[in-house]
Amino acid sequence: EKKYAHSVAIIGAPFSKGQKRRGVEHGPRAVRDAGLFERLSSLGCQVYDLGDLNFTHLANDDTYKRIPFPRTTGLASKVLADAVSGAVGAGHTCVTLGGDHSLGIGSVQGHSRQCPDLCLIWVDAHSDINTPLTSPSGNLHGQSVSFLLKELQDKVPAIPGFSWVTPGLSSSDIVYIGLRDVDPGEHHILKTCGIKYFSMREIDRVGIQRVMEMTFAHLLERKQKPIHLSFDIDAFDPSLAPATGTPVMGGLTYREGIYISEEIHNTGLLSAMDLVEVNPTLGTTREAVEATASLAVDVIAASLGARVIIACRDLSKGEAAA
Ligand code: 6HN
Ligand code: MN
Ligand code: MN
Ligand code: MN
Repeated sequence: EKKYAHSVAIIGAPFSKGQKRRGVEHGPRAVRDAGLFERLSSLGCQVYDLGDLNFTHLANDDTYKRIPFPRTTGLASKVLADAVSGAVGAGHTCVTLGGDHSLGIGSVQGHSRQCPDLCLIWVDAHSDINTPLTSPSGNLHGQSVSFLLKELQDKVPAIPGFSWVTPGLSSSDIVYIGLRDVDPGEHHILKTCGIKYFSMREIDRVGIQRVMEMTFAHLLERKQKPIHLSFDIDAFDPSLAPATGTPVMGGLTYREGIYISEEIHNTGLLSAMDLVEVNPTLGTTREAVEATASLAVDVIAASLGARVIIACRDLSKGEAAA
């Protein structure tokens, strides 16, 4: 019989070379320090913290076509892919703590080795779908999705470090939520591939509840599929998640972000998730860093079944008359 609500594996991925700023490699420690293990245990999850992965920082990893650290980043994602595949294969719901969002390549690849029919929900201010040719920054954390989509492969040149990647996702298997900073080349890709996305403007217009209904209608109507949730903490408004590398005004409220996770949990189909881009060196105060890390814990806990309980005063007992 089932003793625990979920069996959860936590994988720390202290990696920052998918972009040029250091500090995001301390994300896993900050999120653990904010009480992740205890929160998930108190939910009734059986939690296995597998510790941090060891990433090799390759010497002579020269910039390739304006991309910094391509071989080091490709190798890190490969190491993560093996770990995620192992954890999902062992029957765990896998939680990857980033690190920067280039890790999404490895996490989704490893997950799809076990679940080839998975679908992807990418919660982010950014669409991270630049190709190495459209990227204005060169940074791989803004290109992850382009490496994963079958339809884009003739547009993604061979990059050293990434020859092991076998893109298996179709454009119809991904939905974005929270977008508000999309580069022109990315917008062109979203439109030409017909990718479903809900920007902050759509959330303003129809509300997060309708957005989640439409997300699941799009991804799951024809077939129930395992869900991969890739959650970039910068999807939240910078007032809630200040300690991150590429904050953008006008983001998700606390309840909107948590509601996304609650609804994904309610499907019963969450199979693996990433929580990325928490950079504890970027908060201006200790409180700012702790707020960001504790928000990350709330997102992960909600994805695994945590509920906000409203304690109501019992109005029948006297004080109502006052
Ligand atoms: N992230 N679109 C910008 C770029 O450099 O391609 C920003 C990417 C941000 C990536 O937040 O994971
Ligand atoms: Mn991202
Ligand atoms: Mn982002
Ligand atoms: Mn559950």
